[in-house]
Amino acid sequence: MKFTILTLFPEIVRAYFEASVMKRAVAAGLIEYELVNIRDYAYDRHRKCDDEVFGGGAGMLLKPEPLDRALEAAGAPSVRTIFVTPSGRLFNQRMAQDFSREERLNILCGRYEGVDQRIIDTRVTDEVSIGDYVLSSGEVAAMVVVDAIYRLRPGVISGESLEEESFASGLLEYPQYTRPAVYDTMQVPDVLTSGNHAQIARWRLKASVAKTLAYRPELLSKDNLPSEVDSILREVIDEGGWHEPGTSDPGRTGQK
Ligand code: 6GU
Repeated sequence: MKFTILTLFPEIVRAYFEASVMKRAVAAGLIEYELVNIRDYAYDRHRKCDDEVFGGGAGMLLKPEPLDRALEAAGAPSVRTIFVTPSGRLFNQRMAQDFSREERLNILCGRYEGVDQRIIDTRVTDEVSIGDYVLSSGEVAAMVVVDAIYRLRPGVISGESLEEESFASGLLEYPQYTRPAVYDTMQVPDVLTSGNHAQIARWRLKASVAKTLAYRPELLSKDNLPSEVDSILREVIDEGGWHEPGTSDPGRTGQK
């Protein structure tokens, strides 16, 4: 799979592709990437890429001409082209799975107030927001989107890790522990060191349900959950719910 990132600040993006799991995926030939500096497609003397908004208002927009040429060279819109913007469709795991089936993806990073609408109309196929908050630029959002997508490609990380993580099951992930079994008087729950795999699975599912009820109750109304969830949910509520971080008291279920 090849990512083409179109940005005015390729140096922000480069470090991400050259470290850790992504670096290994690139070295293994699973992922390719190209960083396109939009400014290289601005042909006037000052290589100007932004301009004022027609109709007035604060901030600057990315001008159409450099963007149009850069996106044409990247194969847009025949190549699927994501524009990361706070006014896009809210990104989620299902969208990441859908994008991960493409062999090529372009990602356009906005700066300033956004981009000229004519570019969105003719070159962009998907407008994506990563959440209900405002970032100063699209590069960080683009890396969030790339990360969620590339790790789903075969061979990047193990299938087992993918299946167990949050959202794969529709619930938040259960708490996990490693050695030592007692740390500073705090003990790992006995069941996890018991070797009883059925009991461990049941403990984990219950902990997932309790945590989901506390932090993301809306996820519990989905119809894709394991069938035991209903009865476990009743148990969880009877027992007082999730323990908030930073306390040893049983927390309240619902909002903090
Ligand atoms: Cl995709 N871009 C920016 N600049 N801010 C955001 C965002 C994207 N998603 C949420 N906030």
